[in-house]
Amino acid sequence: MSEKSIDQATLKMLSKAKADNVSLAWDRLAAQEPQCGFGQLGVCCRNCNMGPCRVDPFGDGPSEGVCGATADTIVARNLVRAIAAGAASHSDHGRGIASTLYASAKGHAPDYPVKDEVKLKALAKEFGIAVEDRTSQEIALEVAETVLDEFGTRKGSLQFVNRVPLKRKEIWDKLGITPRGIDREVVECMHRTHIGVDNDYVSLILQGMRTALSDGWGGSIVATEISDILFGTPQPIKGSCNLGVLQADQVNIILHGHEPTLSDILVHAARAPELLAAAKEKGASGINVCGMCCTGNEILMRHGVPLAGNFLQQELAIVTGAVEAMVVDIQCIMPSLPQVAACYHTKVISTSPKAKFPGAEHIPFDEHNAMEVAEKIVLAAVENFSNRRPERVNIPSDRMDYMAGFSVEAILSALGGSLDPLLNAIKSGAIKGIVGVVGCNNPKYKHDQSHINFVNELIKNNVLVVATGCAAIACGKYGLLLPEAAKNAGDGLRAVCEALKIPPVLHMGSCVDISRIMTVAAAIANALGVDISDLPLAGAAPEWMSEKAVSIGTYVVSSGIFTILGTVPPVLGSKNVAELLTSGAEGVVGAVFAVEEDPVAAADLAVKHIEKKRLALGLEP
Ligand code: MSK
Repeated sequence: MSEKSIDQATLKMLSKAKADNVSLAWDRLAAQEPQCGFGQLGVCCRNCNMGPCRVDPFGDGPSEGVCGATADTIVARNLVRAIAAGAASHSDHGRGIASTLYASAKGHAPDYPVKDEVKLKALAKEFGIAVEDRTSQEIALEVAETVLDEFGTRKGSLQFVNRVPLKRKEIWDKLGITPRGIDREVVECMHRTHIGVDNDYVSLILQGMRTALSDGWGGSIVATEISDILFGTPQPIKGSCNLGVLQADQVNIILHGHEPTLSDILVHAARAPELLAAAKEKGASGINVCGMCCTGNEILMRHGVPLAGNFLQQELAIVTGAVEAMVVDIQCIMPSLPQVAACYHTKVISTSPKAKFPGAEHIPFDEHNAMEVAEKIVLAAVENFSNRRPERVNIPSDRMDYMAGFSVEAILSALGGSLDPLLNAIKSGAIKGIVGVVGCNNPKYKHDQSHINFVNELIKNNVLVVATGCAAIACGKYGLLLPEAAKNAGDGLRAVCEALKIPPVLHMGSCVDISRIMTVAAAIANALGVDISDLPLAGAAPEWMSEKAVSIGTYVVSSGIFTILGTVPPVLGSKNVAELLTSGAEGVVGAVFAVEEDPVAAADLAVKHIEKKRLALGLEP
């Protein structure tokens, strides 16, 4: 069991699941083994019905599919389709939030008033929208319309690319990868990867980069910025995390998925006196709303809501036997949840028309009467409390406090209003560089181990870590999001953290909030008058598994940031594609991918890269 996770709460629930005869992701992985070698190498193609085809990477079998596609073409097409799926997911999330702002401004979504007018006006000005003598509703309407137009814009390029330094824009323009319209890039990926269209691996990967950039400098930023406008820009906030946040004597509701639209309202709904009274009538002492994955990150960043865990803990939360409702929206929700829930009393409630789950109850969320739907869901959870079977309940005691909420605005405020203290700390070497650690868990690797070992090595080497997604949750569970964690950092980073009273790992939000990291990177480059690729920065996804992570990694590299993957992507069937991504891209976009499964060796790669960049900037390595 201990080989599956480093997290005690997880290990305890793995034992309980075994005793309860419940099958989990790890069991299903074992049932899949050995996994398909062709799939692992990326050399199988199902893009037309002459196939499926597979190319033998060792040269003993066929070297081409029926249409003549080589390993290079097949691997590149598969990679580009993964990027398109990931970019589409982030961007459609962004569109959903922008549509809510539109409905709010039209007066059709009364539960969603604008919460951050300063940010609304700042965004309006960025888009050239007049703010003087206009009500916030008028500004919000034009902002929403303009942002929604970015999905199908014909004006040539996306507005947010103007945040990057001119040098970066020139590189993108020269390569023809400046993103044009968010939807357009995804559609073009699907077109180019259809049989008989784009068969050149370089050309395909350039389109993959353009599509990923339409996510990182398009859909994801839309999601972050408009969420801040509607739900408030995060500020440092404290809370606790891991499965120990579940309460034995309360109605436990877990909000899982990605969008803050329903979850933010549901946090408020659960505080309604009549629902609390209903919970007490059922014998519960209260209603405990907790988060999971990135919906969890959204409500943690804004409300300090307890966070039950990261990706591989979603089934385990149900295994505690203490969850009355797991409410899900979109992305990273295992289809197995209703099956696991059937062994306990938990209701799995799906809410998005885009994501239905056989075996779950579907309560459609509607932004036009959001509070009513949220109250209905809370009531369903409350009513389920009496179905709890006490003999099946076992909540692990493991929980840890965290400090989160580091939006760009919060970081600036911690720095006293300007980036200068951070720039000075980097110049002096107190902080050697910054690494963004993001991404998922993956049962093929020991849960949380790579995240934690990688991050610990970095902070020891005076590297400031910024984290999002399930990586940030992993950091939270091991105390790395507390200012006290600075005691394990190198002298320089420790002194900076102590002076600013911040942790050495800054939780910057959900997966779409990697856009916050990119915005900081662009701002630092602009302040120093250099390109992003000149900065002592790196990105890493130590335990990634999702297609969204493929898009993220690609837009981070395409923006000029060296990125280390801790799990092997399915590209090794093409030597040419693998070489382009891990070395050729350096001469094109000024950054490459590296793949390193050992987190300590991965940290060494990041530190060496940072030292190289520092030297090139004339700074002490
Ligand atoms: S939730 S994409 S498992 S980070 Fe954003 Fe976690 Fe990865 Fe989903």
